[in-house]
Amino acid sequence: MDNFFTEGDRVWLREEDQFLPGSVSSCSGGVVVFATDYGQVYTYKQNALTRQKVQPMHHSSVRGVEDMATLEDLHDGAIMHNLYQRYQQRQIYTYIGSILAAVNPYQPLPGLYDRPTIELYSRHHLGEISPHIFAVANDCYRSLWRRQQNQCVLISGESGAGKTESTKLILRFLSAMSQHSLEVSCRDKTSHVEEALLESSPIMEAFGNAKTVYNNNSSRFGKFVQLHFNQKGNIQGGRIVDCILSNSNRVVRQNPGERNYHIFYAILAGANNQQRAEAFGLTRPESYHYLRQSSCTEDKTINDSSTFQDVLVPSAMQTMQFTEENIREVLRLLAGILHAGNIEFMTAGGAQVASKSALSWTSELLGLNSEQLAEVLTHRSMILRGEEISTPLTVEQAVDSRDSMAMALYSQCFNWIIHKLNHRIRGKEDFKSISILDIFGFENFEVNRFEQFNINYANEKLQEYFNKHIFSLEQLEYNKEGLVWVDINWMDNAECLDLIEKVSNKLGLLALMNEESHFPKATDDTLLEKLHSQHSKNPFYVKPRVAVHLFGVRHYAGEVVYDVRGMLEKNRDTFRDDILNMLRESRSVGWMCFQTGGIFMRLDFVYDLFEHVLSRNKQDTLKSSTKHRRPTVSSQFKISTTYLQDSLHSLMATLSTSNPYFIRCIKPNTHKMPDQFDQTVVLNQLRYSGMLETVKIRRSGFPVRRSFQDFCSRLNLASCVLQIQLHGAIQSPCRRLRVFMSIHVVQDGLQVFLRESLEQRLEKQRKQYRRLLQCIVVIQKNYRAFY
Ligand code: AOV
Ligand code: MG
Repeated sequence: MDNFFTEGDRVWLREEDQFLPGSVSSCSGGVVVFATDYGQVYTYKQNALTRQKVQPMHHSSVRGVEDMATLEDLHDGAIMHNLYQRYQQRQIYTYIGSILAAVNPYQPLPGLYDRPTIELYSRHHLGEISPHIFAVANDCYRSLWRRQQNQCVLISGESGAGKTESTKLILRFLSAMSQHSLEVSCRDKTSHVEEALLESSPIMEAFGNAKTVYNNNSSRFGKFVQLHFNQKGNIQGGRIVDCILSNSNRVVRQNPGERNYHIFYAILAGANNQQRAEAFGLTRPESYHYLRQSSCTEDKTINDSSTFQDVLVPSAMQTMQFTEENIREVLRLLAGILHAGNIEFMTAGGAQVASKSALSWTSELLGLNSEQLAEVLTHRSMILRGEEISTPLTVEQAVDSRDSMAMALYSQCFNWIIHKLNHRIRGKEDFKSISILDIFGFENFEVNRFEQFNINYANEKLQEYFNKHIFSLEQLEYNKEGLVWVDINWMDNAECLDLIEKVSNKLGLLALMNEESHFPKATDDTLLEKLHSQHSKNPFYVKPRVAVHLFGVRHYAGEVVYDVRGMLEKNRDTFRDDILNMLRESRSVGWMCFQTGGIFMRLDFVYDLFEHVLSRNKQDTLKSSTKHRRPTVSSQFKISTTYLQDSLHSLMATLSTSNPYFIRCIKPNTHKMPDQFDQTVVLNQLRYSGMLETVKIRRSGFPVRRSFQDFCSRLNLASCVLQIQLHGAIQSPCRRLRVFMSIHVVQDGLQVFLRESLEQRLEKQRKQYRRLLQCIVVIQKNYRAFY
């Protein structure tokens, strides 16, 4: 019998739908034993069937590659194995052309991001030295001039995959580049913008991040940071746009094992006694209803007092031009929210406030009249035919009004902070920009609510953008230009998005939610009924058999079952007018200034937050060419699906005018642990994010486009010899052609289609030789050759 295998051979074993990397550990007597790298052992008879099940491993997979577009084994197993091999050597970054795959190491890697590394990557083209996020940032920076276009970096990955850390690394690199390009004499003057940009991250994280099951520092808001550069390469200013808290509900309620926003714990851990106890009447986290419901007030990986030091001591905030008074105002507001959560109610012919101390602390800290506050929390007043009518509320309704006030206060405070940051980093916008998008990652908890629905919808949009850019527009262009091309199948999420977004005879999920929100009599049950009746036949919709409050969506990243309870209320973008009016009137009491713990404070902060809402928020959103519905005052405090949909649409419109870079963050395990690579967890992410298809298209596609003129002048080409590709076969006159044969010129539009690897090589050679003497360009059949 033939011996197919010899001991030590590296092979792929095909088991079910997976390719497992392994080695032949023994082979005798017609029996072969394979040991996979992941620890399994398989014994096969050496026959033709085995030959089908076992394939030799190409040496690109054996030794591992830095750019997966050069892998010869094209299956998920090879991609995963490549990432795994590199991860074991602490090489967390791998390219697929210019797309970066980043595996979260869950531990600091010494030297990986230090100053010399920044310097090193700033001197090399992408692909010249080992893959790194700095190389992508560097390429993006150089592209401002090379392409004369705005650039954007889109970072995706599920919750905890490393998007926010990646964002900060890119900011760090770009800030260093900016300072580098300054003449020494101006460094001190302008370096403040870069410093302020870097300082803005801990502030935003303190107010917008929280510990969740998936991530101890989970972003509960999406941010799009724009950096404006001048022609010389310095950052002149920046803007944080469309910064949306996914839902301020977390302020009043958290799931078991999760926490409220970091900032609350930071105050309790970091403020000095005088501030904490005397001025704000605060004690320990366990004393506050808004912090203790989840039975989780601390985590050993989170240092609350250092968050306080990073964010709320005057020196840190000073960089951002927050005055000491601003800081005190914010502290007082947050303390006011904590006390508000402790206001309890009892029934006495309607709800009555049962905790006088909490009420008086709240009103004192927020500058409200305590009787008015008690009244508005326990009664609802409306103007009906010119007359004010007051209706007593039940205890449950009173709790709701207390919570909605707390949420409105918090989200306004968050908006105010973003506004302040923007004011600080504002600068000229006269050349080009680099934008970085860092949203909340895909989530699937045991119970998923309105917040998860919004988060997953935003991720679905981002994946759509990736698909469009990497696959659909790309292949359309090849077909249009007549390149010889075999289409690559990719997983389209358009149908799932249709289910969510569509507005036609069958309204999508968002439209149905919005429609129901406008019927005062509608309830979560009527909403669920409508969702089921309209969509139960849609393959992307799931109608669970038993559960009465649930509906599911088959997202690109997996099926998620949502609990409909509370959705309508959360989506109704109304905030009670009487509560709003009371908050707006807070100034009348506050004008007088009062003394707390020896510190004089102004009390019109709350008034300020609610009075100047509209003018402020308008500046911090993206300009949209589409009908951007102007938000009503009350809709400012709640994130309705309409608002989210509008923001996402304007975001996508902005992105479409920039040249994108993609970073795909991957989570190696679900335990937030270093040195653990769980294949099932990784494989799932590789599959739903379309990694294999990305490798395929970057391997054989021509993602770089240049006008022919630009191409020749940049490379300073003396001549171009064109080869005509006939019937798909390239007639190669010389060896050099092999180097250059991945260029396609389409004469009509005089466009050059290039492989990324070739562009990198040409850019490098451009520096080496002042003039490339000859470049052989392959054009397709049907196009006239020209010289
Ligand atoms: P995310 O932004 O993708 O999740 P993060 O960027 O917050 O994820 O990363 C989660 C945690 O992983 C961080 O707090 C770090 O402990 C660790 N981590 C990530 N990247 C690195 C790195 N390059 N080096 C070392 N540790 C890292 V979410 O915001 O939940 O979607 O919503
Ligand atoms: Mg994040």
